[in-house]
Amino acid sequence: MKYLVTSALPYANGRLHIGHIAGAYLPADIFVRWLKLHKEDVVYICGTDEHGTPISIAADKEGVSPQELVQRYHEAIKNAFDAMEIEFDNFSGTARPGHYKLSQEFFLTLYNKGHILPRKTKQFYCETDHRFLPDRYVEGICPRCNATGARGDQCEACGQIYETTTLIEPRCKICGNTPIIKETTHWYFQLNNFKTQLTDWIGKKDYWKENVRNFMLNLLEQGLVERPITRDLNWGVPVPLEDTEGKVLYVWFEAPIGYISSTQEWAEKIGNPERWKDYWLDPETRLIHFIGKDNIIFHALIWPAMLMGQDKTYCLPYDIPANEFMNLEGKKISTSKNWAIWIDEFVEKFPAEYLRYYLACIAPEKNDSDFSFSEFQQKVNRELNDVLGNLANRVFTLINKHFDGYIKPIELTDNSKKVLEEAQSLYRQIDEGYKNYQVKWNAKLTMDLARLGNRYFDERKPWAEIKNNPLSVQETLYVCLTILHLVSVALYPVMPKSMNKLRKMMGLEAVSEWENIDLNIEYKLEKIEPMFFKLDDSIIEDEIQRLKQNAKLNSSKINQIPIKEFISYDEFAKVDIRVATILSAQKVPKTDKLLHLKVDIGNEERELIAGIAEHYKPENLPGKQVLMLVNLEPRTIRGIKSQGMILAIESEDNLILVVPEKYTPPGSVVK
Ligand code: B3M
Ligand code: ZN
Repeated sequence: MKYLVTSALPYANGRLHIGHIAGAYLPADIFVRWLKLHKEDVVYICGTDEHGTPISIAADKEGVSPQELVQRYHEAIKNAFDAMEIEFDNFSGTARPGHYKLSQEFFLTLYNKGHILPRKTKQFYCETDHRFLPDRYVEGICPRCNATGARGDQCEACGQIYETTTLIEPRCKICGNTPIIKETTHWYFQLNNFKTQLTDWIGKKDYWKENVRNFMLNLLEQGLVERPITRDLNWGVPVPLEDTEGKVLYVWFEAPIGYISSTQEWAEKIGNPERWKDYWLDPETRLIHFIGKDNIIFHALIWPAMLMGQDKTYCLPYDIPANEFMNLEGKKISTSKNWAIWIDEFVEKFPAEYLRYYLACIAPEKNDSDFSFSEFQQKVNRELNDVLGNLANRVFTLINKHFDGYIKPIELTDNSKKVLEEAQSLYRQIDEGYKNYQVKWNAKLTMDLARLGNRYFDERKPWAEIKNNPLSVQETLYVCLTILHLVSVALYPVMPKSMNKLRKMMGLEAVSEWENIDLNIEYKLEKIEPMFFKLDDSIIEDEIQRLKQNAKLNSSKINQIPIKEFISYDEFAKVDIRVATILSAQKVPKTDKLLHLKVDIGNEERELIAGIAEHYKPENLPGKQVLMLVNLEPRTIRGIKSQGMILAIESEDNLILVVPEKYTPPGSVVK
């Protein structure tokens, strides 16, 4: 059986946090490690998702090109995965020529078969920013579930996708204005052409997780509508048709193709360019997509239809074990509010495998879960240290003290045999658990296995028996070593390095298979050291304070700025603020922050210097309307006479221009 395992391609627009790892990456890595212990033929594929509005908005915000942004975050994300021991066979990126070529082939195959049709369509257009507003460039109220913060392409609250113009109370995410609706042409994927095939295919997936299967059956019941799969954007895979300048493939159309292009890149890297076909073009391949629940619709509906419509016979997703979300200290993880635990910072302070273990214990497999620092400390101190570390330490200490580090097999009493049968039964349940992605349950069972060893050790009292009955102590220690041996395999998919450290101390080779441990192994201990260390309350308290501090800093920089002293109405009445239309904008030479603007304020044109170059590109400003203080004493800045000041909001590390809600004649007075 061949396995092709993928994890959702993380957007290359930010750092990795614990929610990412818990949802689509750790569960996949654990599953792949377990498959490899069973010597299965498995390839684990991923890469960064480098197009779409998440990227272009982040690039705009940072004032860099999308290429520079995705390169930087591809590296940062890959380093974070390496630190967390997430071991892909290949980690690619979608802004690569091979991906462009394959995505355009996918599109043209569907287009030539009539599965993609052009439509004159109405899209949101911002007159202030002179641009269409696809996906995350517009936000409003979800037409399906009324959640606020719904995006132009999908609602994060209910996971539904809809025609962008059905968004309620839409607002441009750049300037906040209400957009107009403008006609444009886009290409629509005729999903309904695949309704029968999709229904048959889903019908056979009775082993899928409930949340995924029900979501899909519900969608099929609602009826399949055509979906726009192109966008008015400059950054992305160009639409491979005539006269489609400024139009790219919708990121969710091309991103899943990234699973294939990354596999093709992997095949090239291993020196066997055709090898990718052994997996993707074999209908028997078990293609398993690990994702978060907000990605179900794309992976279980649109992507399979795209594959079904190809000339080549691609394997279809065998399973899509979508996970729920993970919260942090009782609140939703929010990158914008900095309410997150960033992987690159975490691994500076704590062993990555402590985090792997705790995230396994709270895996959001069926419900949203919650990361709490105090529970993290409990799991590390009370389980890793006090159960597993303690068992190893007690057993190894007695073996070194009374048996010179060497324990041979011995005839077992019935009671010992019973304990080992119970241990083997737990070990078999854990094996079965990994097969069904039950990482959370397995973490518990593995700790139960170690607890069984501790209970048996305590009942047998080897420290007391050693004087009169060394053989019984040898039996006790032998049974405990066997239990530790079982634990080293059972917990290996979650904590590979720690388990190999345990194995080394037991004189065993590194874990390489899901062993059937027989009872005639002789154990010769090597150098013994503590398996784990405990986390002090002070360290945990520091982390909780730091988390709150960062979030507070982020959200209340504003509140820390004292309100200025009161002024009289007469004083305020002297201020003259008008609407100004920007006529031209260019960078002030040798400066990073300054733009030289020419503006129209109705009865005259003015020139002024504005410190907004880090937040606005000069080419995007002409035509934009702003508010301007026009009776400010003129000042000469960098040799330019600056006659006024435009108003901008300082928010987080951003500057946002204050703009009239809709077009207003320049020179209009602000009251
Ligand atoms: N880039 C991740 C997300 O929605 C998205 C996954 C693509 S998998 C093809 O957060
Ligand atoms: Zn919704």
